[in-house]
Formats: sequence, C-alpha cells, structure tokens
Amino acid sequence: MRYLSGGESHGPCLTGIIEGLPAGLNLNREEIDRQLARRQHGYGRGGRMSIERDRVEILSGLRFNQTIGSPLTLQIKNRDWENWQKLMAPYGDPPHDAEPLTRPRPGHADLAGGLKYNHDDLRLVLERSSARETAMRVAVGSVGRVLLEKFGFTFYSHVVRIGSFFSKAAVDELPTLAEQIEESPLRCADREAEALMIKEIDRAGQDGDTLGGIIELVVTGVPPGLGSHVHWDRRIDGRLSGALSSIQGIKGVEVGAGFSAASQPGSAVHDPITFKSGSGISRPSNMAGGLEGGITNGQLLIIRIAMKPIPTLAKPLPSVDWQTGRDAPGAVERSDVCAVPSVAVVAEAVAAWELCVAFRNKFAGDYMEEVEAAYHYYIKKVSDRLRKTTGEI
Ligand code: EPS
Repeated sequence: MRYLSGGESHGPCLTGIIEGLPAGLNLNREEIDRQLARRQHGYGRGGRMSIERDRVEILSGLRFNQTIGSPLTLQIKNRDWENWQKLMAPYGDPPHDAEPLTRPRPGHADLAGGLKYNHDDLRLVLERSSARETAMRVAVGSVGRVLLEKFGFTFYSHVVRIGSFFSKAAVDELPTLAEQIEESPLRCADREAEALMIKEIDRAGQDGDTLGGIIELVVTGVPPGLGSHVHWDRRIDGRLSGALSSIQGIKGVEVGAGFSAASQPGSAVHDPITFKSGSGISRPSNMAGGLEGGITNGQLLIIRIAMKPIPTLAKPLPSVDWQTGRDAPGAVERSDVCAVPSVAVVAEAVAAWELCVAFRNKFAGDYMEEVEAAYHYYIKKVSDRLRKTTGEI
C-alpha cells in the first residue's frame, strides 16, 4: 500500500490517493470526518481553525461504502481558499499588490526551502511545509485505521507534557481515561497538570511566544510479527519513527523505555519471558514498548514523540530580509501558540498508516475475506505456539 498527497495550505484543497487497499472494506466517510474533527480540537490553536470545518470527499475507489480495490481518492476543501484566491491562483498573473515573503522565520522551512527551490517569495515554501497538510495525513491514516480496527487494534494518544508541565497519567490507565482525554482541551488525562499547561499557553500567547510538548501514543491489539528483522527497511521501529518524525515540528521519537534505557544495565531494561501452564508464554513487563528486533512482539505499542515550539512567533526572532541582505525580524504570520493536542491525533493516524502497510505486507490479499483468512490462520499458529509447554518450543 502507498499513498501520495498534494495541496497547499491556502490553495483550493488537499488531495490524497491511496493505492493497494483490498476490495470489500466497509468505509464510512463519517468515520474519516470524525478523525478530522478530532485533529481540529485543542487549546492554543489560532484563527485558522475557526475558518476550517474539515470534511472528506471520496472521489474514487468506493462504491456503496465499500472499497473496490482501485485507488481511493480523498479530497478536503480549504475553506480559507476563498480569502486567498487571488494570491494563490493556479492560473493567470500575480496581483500587483502581492507582497512576497522575504524574511525567513528561524526554525521554519523558509530559508532552507527557498535555497533549495530557488524561490524569491518564501510563501512558496510556507504553503506546502505548513502543518495544514496533516489534515490529509489524518484522512489517509483513518482509512488504514478502519482496516486495523476490524482486527482488534485500538489507538490511544495523550499529551504528557506541554512547556514545563507533565501529566502523571500512566499507560495502563489510558483505556479508562479515554473519554476524559477526548473531552480535554489539551488531550491531557491529568486535570491538575492540564490547568497549569493552559496557563502556560496563555502566558506564551501574551508574550508572542509558542510552546511544544510531548505526546504518548499507545496501540493495543497489535499481533506479533509486523515488520521484520531480515532487512533494515522492513524494521517496523524504523518505519514508525521515520513516519512520526516526518510530522511537522517533531524532533524526537522514543520507543518504550527509549532514551532512559541507555543509562541502565541490560538486566533492568529487557523484559523477561515467562511460561505459565494454561496461559503459556507471557511478558511481565514492557520496557521494549512492543517492539523487539524491528518486529512487533504482541505487547502494547508505546511510543513518545517530542514536538518543538511552532517557529512562527508573534514576537519574531532576528532574521535577514533576503532580498536586501539587511537585518530584519522573521516574518510574522497568523499561526498557533501550541498545536501539541492536534499533533497527537496526527500521530495516531500516521502510526495507523504505517502499521496498516506492515499488516498488509504480512496479510496480503486483494479482498477482505482473503486478508481475514490469512490473519486468522496466522493468529491460530501463534496462539498454538505460545501455549505449548516450554520443552516443546
Ligand atoms: C500553520 C499555520 C496556521 C495553522 C496551520 C499550520 O495556518 P494559517 O497560516 O492559515 O493561519 O493553523 O494549521 C492548519 C491550517 C491546520 O489545518 O492544522 C503552519 O504554518 O504550519
């Protein structure tokens, strides 16, 4: 399975095309819209979110709510396009009052992108580097998620840090806290920490500043055997880390114990393997975060990602006007103070897509019944193997 996406932040729409879906997958547009709405929530977002009401249009690959095996084309309209039609017109000449963006924002793609593509107007970098693109990633990931949910996968995400405040919520509490997290303006399961985080976002906004944070992503119901140790580009930890760190603003990805494992002895880091008659082989701990040797091991998948503060600052950092070569503050654009809660939803979708690709590599098939048969055959094999006595393994 693969997908491509296109679309500028203030262009007419975002488009995604997914290729390689099996036929016969039930897909409701409302489910994709529900995920799109989740991404739009979150305290700290700017004016743009009150303009957009993201909804998906499905233009091919679906008939009577069932995939037919052909490419699935998704479209999300940009409502803000109305205000940008002249400046972002695909045809004709630029309006004479168009102001080019020439003061690159430190931390943004502006400078490196302008050099790479030889653009005079850095708006041409901003338009595609914008996190607006994550709306399509959520739509695409939601399709993968619908498929995986049919096989018992469940996705959770919560915000564990914003600025200097931490949530105390633990991974095993997430299923019971899921509703509270959905209702929280920060996707934070710790109410006390949430109140402090909100104050910190308000303070940053007043100071013309921005804030980053840390998100924890947990997936349950993942069978052992997705990904592979046999080749570097099939290692699922690499696929997930690469995809998650490609989300705008992400500067770090940790799997399981992550960086803390580097400072502990092996005996404290690795998860023992135990056998109990009746239930078979199990793992009493999960420091590995569900991944060993580039393969899912059947435990909860636990990943944390760190987002830097958004680089568009209302009180800008020093920069240079690259038309004149003179010192000038970085460009100021309408933006968000904190988008960490939205990125949590994006991370769920991005992980769902990568897991779905690995799932389809393991359980190939052109139609759902074929995929289901392959899955159930394998799950029975795994379960038989795990339940045998120690001596027989
Ligand atoms: C973004 C800047 C803001 C955000 C945008 C990402 O947009 P604008 O420049 O139009 O105010 O609101 O996020 C979205 C549009 C979205 O849908 O999440 C940026 O520069 O990355």
